[in-house]
Amino acid sequence: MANYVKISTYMSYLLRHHPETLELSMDKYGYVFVNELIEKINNTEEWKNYLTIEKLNDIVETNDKKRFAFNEDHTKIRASQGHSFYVDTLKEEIPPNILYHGTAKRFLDSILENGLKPMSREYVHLSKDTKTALNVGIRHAKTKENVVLLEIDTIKMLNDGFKFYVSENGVWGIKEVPRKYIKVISING
Ligand code: HQG
Repeated sequence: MANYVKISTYMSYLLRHHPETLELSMDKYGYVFVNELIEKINNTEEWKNYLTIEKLNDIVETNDKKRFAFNEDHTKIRASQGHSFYVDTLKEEIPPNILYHGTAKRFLDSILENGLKPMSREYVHLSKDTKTALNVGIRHAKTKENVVLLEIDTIKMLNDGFKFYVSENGVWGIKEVPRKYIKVISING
């Protein structure tokens, strides 16, 4: 299988954070035209004539987290989640009873003081299992030993009127998690 990590990272950068760098026109759901994306990426120095529709299909299909998705007729493509600006991608839904958040131990004091905040993204990201949360946390912590897992009491939050959202690829999002709904658990918890 071809290694698409680098092109996927670039596509995430464009579709989640900076579509303006290639002057991509994006609709309110975060979609850009497939033809336009291919053409503009192919006009960059680094990816000159690299991308084809076949490769793009392959990138979308083989991506480990299903980060990208086409619209129904495959004329448009978007990032499923992770944006740093508002786009209408997530659906409001009832979450499982518990969701998890993996983060670095060094953030814990601040999180327990201020709650979980979306920081540079639109939503705080939550995972449905501890394994996924651990992988998310390791991105900030380098090693497993430096990761801390947080358990989020979604039932209590729902009762208190908080809204949960889910992306096409199963990532949960919420605007914030105040500290009273957060329980610190161990890595193996
Ligand atoms: C932390 C990846 C101090 C928060 C993953 C996190 C995910 C606070 C960091 C997606 C805080 C933000 C998102 C507070 C939150 N004080 N630190 N009050 N509140 N934080 O990368 O959840 O591979 O923006 O704990 O799989 O780590 O890109 O969020 O550590 O789904 O597709 O601030 O990114 O997906 O970091 O990861 P991020 P995240 P992709």
